[in-house]
Amino acid sequence: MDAVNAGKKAAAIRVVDELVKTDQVLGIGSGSTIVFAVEHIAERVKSEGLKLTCVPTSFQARQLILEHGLTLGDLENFPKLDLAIDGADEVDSELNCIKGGGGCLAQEKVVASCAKKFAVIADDRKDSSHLGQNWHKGIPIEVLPFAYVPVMQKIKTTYGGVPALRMAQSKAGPVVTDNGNFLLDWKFDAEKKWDWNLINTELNLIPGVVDTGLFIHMAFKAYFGTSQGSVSTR
Ligand code: ABF
Repeated sequence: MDAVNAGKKAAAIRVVDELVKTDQVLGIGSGSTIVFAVEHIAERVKSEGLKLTCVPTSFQARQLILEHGLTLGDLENFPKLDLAIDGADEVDSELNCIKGGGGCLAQEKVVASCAKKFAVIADDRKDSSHLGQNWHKGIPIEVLPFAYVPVMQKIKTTYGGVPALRMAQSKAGPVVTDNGNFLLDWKFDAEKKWDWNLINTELNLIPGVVDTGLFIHMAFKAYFGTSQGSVSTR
């Protein structure tokens, strides 16, 4: 296993050991770090007989839950969750996060908002003092497909920087989210001091924006794993 994955795995194991308990309803995030968490949840279900219901935040998360034989739930039956666990692209000193680099954000935010506690797991490259310090791909913003051009123009005019439509790796077309929408990545001036709470609110008020990858004041704890397998929390 390479150094980055060792860090992801260490953070994932620690959060599961520390926060997952029997009879919980859990939100399961998306991305590569959460895979290690689901593997460890499945091990503990098997070895300790934990009774858990897992609510997915994406098609990927749903598949992960099913592949590991965990009990699948949804927000219709479980609108209140005990805990949501998810990865992030960057976490600042106040636990504000940029998410959505992997293509999921809207369902992740809804599920996290329904949980009593939202915990973030990541390798220590994601640990930053301010947003934009280590993550240079910008803030993902999910938009209705027909509105992506006016939304990009409004963002550029109001905040500057460079908003771009995220294209599939094949360049054959735009990335389409689980919700059938497009994604913009807004590269902002990381030297500037931003009021992310305000920016997030304003971005969400632009007609055509579905949600942003800014998770402000949502996480209660972050776990950062190192390549040596140690984990720091805050
Ligand atoms: C998803 O996965 C996204 O919100 C975030 O962009 C990403 C983190 O991915 P990884 O765990 O692969 O670093 O949760």
